[in-house]
Formats: sequence, C-alpha cells, structure tokens
Amino acid sequence: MKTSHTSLFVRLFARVNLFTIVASLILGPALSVVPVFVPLAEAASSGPNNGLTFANDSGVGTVDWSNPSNTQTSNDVYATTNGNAVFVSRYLKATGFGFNIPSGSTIDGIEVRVERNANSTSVHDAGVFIVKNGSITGADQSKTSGTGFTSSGCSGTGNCWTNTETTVTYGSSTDLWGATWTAEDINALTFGAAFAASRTFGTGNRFIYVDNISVTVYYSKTNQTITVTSSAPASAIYGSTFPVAATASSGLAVQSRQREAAQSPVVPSQ
Ligand SMILES: [Ca+2]
Repeated sequence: MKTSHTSLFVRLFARVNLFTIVASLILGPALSVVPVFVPLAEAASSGPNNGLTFANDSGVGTVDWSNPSNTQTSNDVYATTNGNAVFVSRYLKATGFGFNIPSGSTIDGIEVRVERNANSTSVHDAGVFIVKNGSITGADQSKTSGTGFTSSGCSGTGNCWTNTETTVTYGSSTDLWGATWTAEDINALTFGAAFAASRTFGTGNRFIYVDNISVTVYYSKTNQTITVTSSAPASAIYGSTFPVAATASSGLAVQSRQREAAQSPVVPSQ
C-alpha cells in the first residue's frame, strides 16, 4: 500500500544473531539514516584441533611414550608405551593447537578427546590435564571410577580400556578444568593437554596406544563492533530493495536483509 510519508525499516544482522543493527530511514523535510547497534553475546566453538608439538613430560610415571607425535592425527598410527609389569606412563604432552579465538571472548569450556586402546584390560587413565602457558595444571579429568574399575584392575567395562580403539571426551562445553582463561591463553603455542595411563596388574609385555589427541574450545563473543561498509541510500521508493553491507570485528560475515515497515517507522530515541 502506498503512503505519502514513505519509510523503510532496515535490519542488518550478523550471522546467528551476533548483532542486530536497526537503521531507520525517515523520509521527510530532513532526510536521515540513524543506525542503532544492539550487541548480543554469541556462543561459538572452535575445533576439534590437532596439536603441533608433542613430548614426554616427567611430571608423572616412569615409562616414556614412543613416537608421541603420532597423536597429531587420527590415522591409526599410534604413540605407544609398554611394560612387562605394573607401570605408569609419562605424560604425553601435546601443545600448539592453532586456535584463533577472538580477543576479548569469554572462554566457556574445553573438551579434550583422546583416541586410545590397549592390548590389556589392566589399563586405565593415570592423569588427564590441561596445559596452560606450557605448564600442566588444573583438575585431573581421569576416568578411573564406575563399573568395571577396581584398584586391582579392570574387567573390561565402564572406564576400563579395551582392545577396541575408543574416543573418550574429557571436559565439556562448560568445563574450564579448574583454571581461568583468556583468548590469548588458548591461542598460545603453549596451550594444550597432557595424558598419562597406567597398567595396574599382571605380567607379560602389554602395550598402550594413543592415536590422536584433539581439543575443542567453547567461547562467547561479546562487545564486538559492526562497521557498515555500504549503507542505505538517502531515499528509496517504498517497497524497493537495496544492498546494505557490514563487517564484524570478530571476523564473522555479516548478512543483511530488509523489510518494509509494517506500520509506523521505527524512530530511534535521541
Ligand atoms: Ca595417529
């Protein structure tokens, strides 16, 4: 329907509603375009990422891992450790996970996934930690309780290891591993995870295998800025369309759409 006082209501919005920009184009004696920025927090995640640097760490255990860098990718090529009796492995320390979390983001949670198995049911986790600024820190996420696990060994169920390669997730989208984080902590080459396993009983040479260690980080972007790179025209025919473009400081693509004002124009407060 035509009207003598034409008005357009233009809404830009970042993907998955990161931000909403409302620009009212008010046609009258004085033409003006007034953008209104409404920042919203957006939950996001990055990963799973693989590490870049791998090493044995003597913070626990006595037996090194062979070929720790084999945990870089999930390809059925393994880092291994083994022994003829009860033993605890060193930490297999993986760092350099290549994250690029936007500065200023709030870190919400960290997941570490380990693909592992053993040729014995006498094996269980001996230490699963986060690595911050190069140091093994935070809360141990080892799964050493539940059905099948006893102090003298495992029955092959519950959290006991088996011969079948299994991907086990430690932490969650809301678990910070008992540490505090900035985006820069996560992005650093010194961020990572440390993993150790132990054999709890028996004799004869037994092997422990890890195929891959990967990390996913969950975060929220706040206080981002949207810059309009192509704005609405000073005037337009009611019902017409025109392109509007913007970019977000978080690096996300910004999409735009437009619609006609249903009734009265949106007038921002002064
Ligand atoms: Ca591998």
